[in-house]
Amino acid sequence: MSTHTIVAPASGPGPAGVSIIRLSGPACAAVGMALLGGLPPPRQARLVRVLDPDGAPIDRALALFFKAPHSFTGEDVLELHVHGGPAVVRDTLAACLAVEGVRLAEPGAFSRRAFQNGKMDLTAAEGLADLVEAETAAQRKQALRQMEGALAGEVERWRETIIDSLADAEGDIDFPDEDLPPGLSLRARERIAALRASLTGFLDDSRRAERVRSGFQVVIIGRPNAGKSSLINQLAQRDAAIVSAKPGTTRDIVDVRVVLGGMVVLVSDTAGLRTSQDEIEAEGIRRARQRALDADLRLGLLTHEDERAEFADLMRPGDVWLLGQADRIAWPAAGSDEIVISSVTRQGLVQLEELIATRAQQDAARSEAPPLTRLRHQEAVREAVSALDRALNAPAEAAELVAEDLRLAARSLGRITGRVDIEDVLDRLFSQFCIGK
Ligand SMILES: Nc1nc2c(ncn2[C@@H]2O[C@H](COP(=O)(O)OP(=O)(O)OP(=O)(O)O)[C@@H](O)[C@H]2O)c(=O)[nH]1
Ligand SMILES: [Mg+2]
Repeated sequence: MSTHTIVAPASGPGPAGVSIIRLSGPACAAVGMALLGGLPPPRQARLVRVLDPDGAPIDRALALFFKAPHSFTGEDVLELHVHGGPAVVRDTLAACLAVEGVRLAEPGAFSRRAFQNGKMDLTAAEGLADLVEAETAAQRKQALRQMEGALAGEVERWRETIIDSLADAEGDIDFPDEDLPPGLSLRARERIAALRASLTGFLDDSRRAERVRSGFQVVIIGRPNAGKSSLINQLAQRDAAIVSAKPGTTRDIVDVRVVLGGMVVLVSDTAGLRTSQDEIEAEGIRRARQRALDADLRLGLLTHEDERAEFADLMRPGDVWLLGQADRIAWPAAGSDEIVISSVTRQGLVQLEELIATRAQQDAARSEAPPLTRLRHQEAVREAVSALDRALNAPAEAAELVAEDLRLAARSLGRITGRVDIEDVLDRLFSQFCIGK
């Protein structure tokens, strides 16, 4: 437990009906005494007067006390629900800070204490951080699931599988004369191979999870002057990119964030694709191609049928051709992967927005498994997969190497939730093999 007590506003800045000032740590009782004349009984809201160090009233407020360990942080927690004016909040904070042992909290300090006191694991803390930042329903759902332990539960199951198999391998090292199977038993090998396959599946899915957090990436590609910048301005409903009749206007990538159908979508305008002698334009084109490769959906904007072949190499199944400038070009009826649009009359733009929204939603929904939302998780899983590979490929008699690699794999996964302990391997070993009988 921490020795000092932290305090911070728990609600957003600015005037509001109510602002919550939260304290965590052993000095809650002293703060209660100094500011309120005593703590309210745990978990019962009380109407109180908040007093400054001179005993003058600051505000009338609601006080809520949570006694350790039954609180968010696992420590004594006191919440003061004061009126949300800047002066009230400032003076209440100052009164708290005047009590000995109370300090202003660093960012994330409450969650950090909750983690340190075993109130939540790292994935739950990350889920909480994402939940606080969530802008769309999809982000909120993903964050809530992670906060409630979906990922932690999955990671625990993976670790258990490894630890079970490790018990196999370790039994062989420590007690070679015992009647234990040599190296990894066939059953353990099968389990590890299945786990490895499932972990790689999770890695493949993880880009999708990142997309929910950071946005579904859509890129507009086409020849110079096709109308790409005009289109992105329509989608953004503002002048995000410069439009001009001069071909080769756009060089840098222009990113615009829009929310479509409850999904965050990142739309990028790019330099028109052509062969260019201009060094800067050529670099813009190189970036445009790279972005097209990285994106989740490509919109190929055409002003003539013949252009299709020029960047067909960048398009993938599921991508969409836009038959542009329909106010002045007579297009034949659109096929299933085509939309006829005009940035002047807005023809086809609602249909395009709906299509992007549907794609983004489908993409997010495809994965039912709890996703590896952060690079940190993905790296840990990748390390675990390499360690499992080594264990699976080790010669059968190299039980020690196998055990070491399995241990490394379990450790890597343990880093995801922040629990890395080897004690439970021993527990498992002894319980399964009845050693010392
Ligand atoms: N009639 C008509 N003109 C359009 C449309 N979209 C764009 N234009 C015109 O086409 C010209 C080029 O438009 P931009 O949006 O700058 O084209 P771009 O594809 O971004 O061009 P680069 O940045 O050079 O690659 C401008 O004069 C626009 O006004 C459209 O839907 N209809
Ligand atoms: Mg442009």
